Formats: sequence, C-alpha cells, structure tokens
Amino acid sequence: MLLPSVSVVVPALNEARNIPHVFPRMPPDVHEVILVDGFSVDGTVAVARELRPDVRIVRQTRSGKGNALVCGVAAAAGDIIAMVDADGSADPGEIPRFVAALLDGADFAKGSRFLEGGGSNDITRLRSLGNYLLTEFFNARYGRNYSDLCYGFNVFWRRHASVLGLDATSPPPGGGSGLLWGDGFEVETLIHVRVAKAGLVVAEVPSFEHARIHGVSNLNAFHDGRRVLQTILIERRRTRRPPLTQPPIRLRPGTVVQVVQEGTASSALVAGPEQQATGGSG
Ligand SMILES: Nc1nc2c(ncn2[C@@H]2O[C@H](COP(=O)(O)OP(=O)(O)O)[C@@H](O)[C@H]2O)c(=O)[nH]1
Ligand SMILES: [Mg+2]
Repeated sequence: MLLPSVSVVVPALNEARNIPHVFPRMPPDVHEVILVDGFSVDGTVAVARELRPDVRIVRQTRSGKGNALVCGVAAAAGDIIAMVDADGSADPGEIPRFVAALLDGADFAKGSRFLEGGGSNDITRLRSLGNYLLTEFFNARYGRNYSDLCYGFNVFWRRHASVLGLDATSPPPGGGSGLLWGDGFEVETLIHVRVAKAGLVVAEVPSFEHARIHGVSNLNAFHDGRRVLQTILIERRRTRRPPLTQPPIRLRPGTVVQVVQEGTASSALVAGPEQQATGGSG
C-alpha cells in the first residue's frame, strides 16, 4: 500500500537557535517541511535553509501564530498535515504516532500532554490550570471529552482543511499589523471547535511537550486565555449540533490513542489482534 505523504508545517518567529534541535528529528520520509516565517530577524530562514536545503519557506500574510499556521496549511501539498512548533517543545519524531491514528480511521489526531504516555516540561502551573478549565468548558459546550485543549501538536488529513474555515489571504485589518479572528494563539481552539462542529472523528494521541530550548514564549496566559474563552463562546453561538454518532474507528495493535466522541471518551492500548474501538457508548 502506498503510504500517505506528510507535510510538516512549522510556524517560526525568531527560532534560529531552536531549529537545529527540531529539524534533525523530522522522520526521514516526510514529503515536505514548510517553515512559515513571521518576519524573523535572527536568521531563522537562513538556518532552516542550511539545515534542510529542501525546506519550503512561506511568508505569513498577517501576524500571529494562527495566521502562520493557516498560511502553511494553504501551501501544503501532502495528504496529511502535521503542525509542529519550532521552539524545540514538540518532537517531530512523534509524527508517525499521529499518522498511525489517522490510518486507523481518525480524521484528526490531536496531541495530549495529559494522557498516559504524554507529559510536559514546558507548561506552567498557571497555564495548566487555565488549560484544564478551558478544556472542561469546551467539552461541556461541544460534547467532547478531550484531555487537552490548548496544545499545538495536531495532525490531520488535508482533505479536511476546509473545515477549519481559516483565511490565509486577506490583508491585515486596517492595513496595519492587527490580527483577524484566529490569527493569534486562539487558533488551536478555533480549529478544535470547527472540527467538533463538523463532527469529525478525533483521536487524542499522547505527546510529550519539552521545554522551549532558547528564548521565551510569545504567549500571554491572560490575554491569550481570554481569546481562547471568547473563541469557545462566540463560535458556540453559531453552532449547529454535530452529528450524534461517529463511525467506530479501527486501531492497529500497539497504538495508544484516546478516541473522543460526543460526550464520551476512552483510552486504549490496543494489545491484541485488531480490535474495534468505539470510544464508549456514544
Ligand atoms: N510565524 C510565526 N510563528 C509564531 C508566531 N508566534 C509564535 N510563533 C511560533 O509558534 C510556536 C509556538 O509559539 P511559542 O511562543 O513557543 O508559544 P507557546 O508554545 O504557546 O508558549 C513557535 O514555533 C513560535 O516560533 C508568529 O506570530 N508568527
Ligand atoms: Mg512554545
């Protein structure tokens, strides 16, 4: 069987010192690596090209990590898109684990630091508490049972990219450096909301988040936490309920995933011969 091709989208804002820790960990068979540069001034693009002459450099159209991701998604040509941070916190070596969940039937594989096998050296107590509350709120509103909402390691079939409904091409509002909705760190929440609204089958995959290697985070827990909360609230007002049932997905032995369906969740290490996972009673 021909394996699906994988495009890795890497948003990067002044990550020249971190990219040498990230690129060498890419699985050898990825179809393409797309670095979406946020007009870095530290030589990020030159370092990326030196490490990986085949890297595709995309300049983002507005500001913010969300805008960077959507520009990367628009440029991607692979069957599967993997979103991987450039600061050394996400390990591209985990990509095959996510791809396995997609091959096992999921439409979208989201990383979770809070499943068995996952973890974080990067998350602060404040962020952890905020993430927990926002995740619970999201679950209550959208009928899911995710364990981790605000985490950026996501992998999905490119054919579902239109579900995200994100705008890669409009100029910045007012011609300045303003953000459109979804351009900031709320982007992951916006994606999860729209994926849930579309009723896609989502598998949570355990992932380990390492501490950022150099530099400091661009995220502000209060400001960006508020944008995440607004996203959950505003998008819900426009929501029609997603389908109540999702088809069961088949998992290969050895895969550890959490299959999340509306209102239910179950974790499983698939140990025996191929088994069916339904993610609970639905
Ligand atoms: N292109 C681009 N990348 C960004 C921007 N803001 C953050 N990033 C990248 O997004 C990833 C996550 O950002 P980071 O600051 O580490 O936030 P945190 O992981 O939530 O603490 C990193 O690879 C950043 O370089 C931006 O405005 N433009
Ligand atoms: Mg980070």
